Amino acid sequence: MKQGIVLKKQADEFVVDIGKNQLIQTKARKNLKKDGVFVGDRVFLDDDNVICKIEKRKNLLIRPPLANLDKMFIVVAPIPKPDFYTIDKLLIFCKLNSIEPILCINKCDINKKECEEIQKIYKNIVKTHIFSTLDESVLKLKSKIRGVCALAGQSAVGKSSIINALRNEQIAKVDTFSKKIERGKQTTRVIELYNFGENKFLADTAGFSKLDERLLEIDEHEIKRYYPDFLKYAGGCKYSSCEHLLDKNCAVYDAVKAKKISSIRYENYLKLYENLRKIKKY
Ligand SMILES: Nc1nc2c(ncn2[C@@H]2O[C@H](COP(=O)(O)OP(=O)(O)O)[C@@H](O)[C@H]2O)c(=O)[nH]1
Ligand SMILES: [Mg+2]
Ligand SMILES: [Zn+2]
Repeated sequence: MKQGIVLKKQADEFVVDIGKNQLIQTKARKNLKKDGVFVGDRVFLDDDNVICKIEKRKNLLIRPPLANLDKMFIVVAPIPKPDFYTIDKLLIFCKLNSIEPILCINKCDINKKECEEIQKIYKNIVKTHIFSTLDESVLKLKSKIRGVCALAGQSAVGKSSIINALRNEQIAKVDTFSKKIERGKQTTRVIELYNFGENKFLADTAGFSKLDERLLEIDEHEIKRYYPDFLKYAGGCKYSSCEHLLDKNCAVYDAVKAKKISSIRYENYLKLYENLRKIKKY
């Protein structure tokens, strides 16, 4: 029996990578159709080269549909203006789903200083890389690809450009910036994994551009645990159950006021707390 990984899905057809640059276009046995076969699934092929079995998944994301995600490259840039709220939600999402996040700060050719300011916010929170897809600085990302990886982030930050630069060919369609702003449309529709060597896959996605709070599936009371920058000060709060909500007995809030914790991170924490609380009420 052959083993492989699903790179692409189109209707009921799949492209399976069975290693050594061999791709097989095939279908799945009827009994598998109920639960579905997803891009990223590690599968077995029977003697007719039909998918007959799926290995147990590490995780399964529904939007975009992707199985076994190991690493998420969260892409930001000086332009378009970073959506820090979404970045923070993605970081929590990664923790909850055993995905390793990497913050990729693109377009440093436009404004290096702004890139460094973004990097400063996330120092000690997540690994970050500053680069531009216009020069070879983007190539350092190649060595970070391991297992199933996906690019995430707002539209127009340069996700498709990264894939193209790394593969050195035009495979993922790049939209012109102005056109995208006008119509606000997503160019990347079907999810596909690109092979970058043995057990190295990278997907260009669009679905994570605004992560719905519902996908976090946690309580507002629990999110404080996912802020390593808060944890350092939380021991100083008067109450161990402190939720760090603008309280005068809160060491985290004090640290924000003393500029030891990023106010952007803190404000978005309050926003996420409130949004999660509202979801529960309805
Ligand atoms: N100046 C500059 N522009 C870039 C860079 N990377 C991508 N772009 C441009 O940003 C726009 C959006 O890129 P695209 O890859 O389609 O973004 P996506 O929506 O995240 O896939 C395009 O006009 C790219 O040419 C970069 O490093 N520097
Ligand atoms: Mg794209
Ligand atoms: Zn507190």
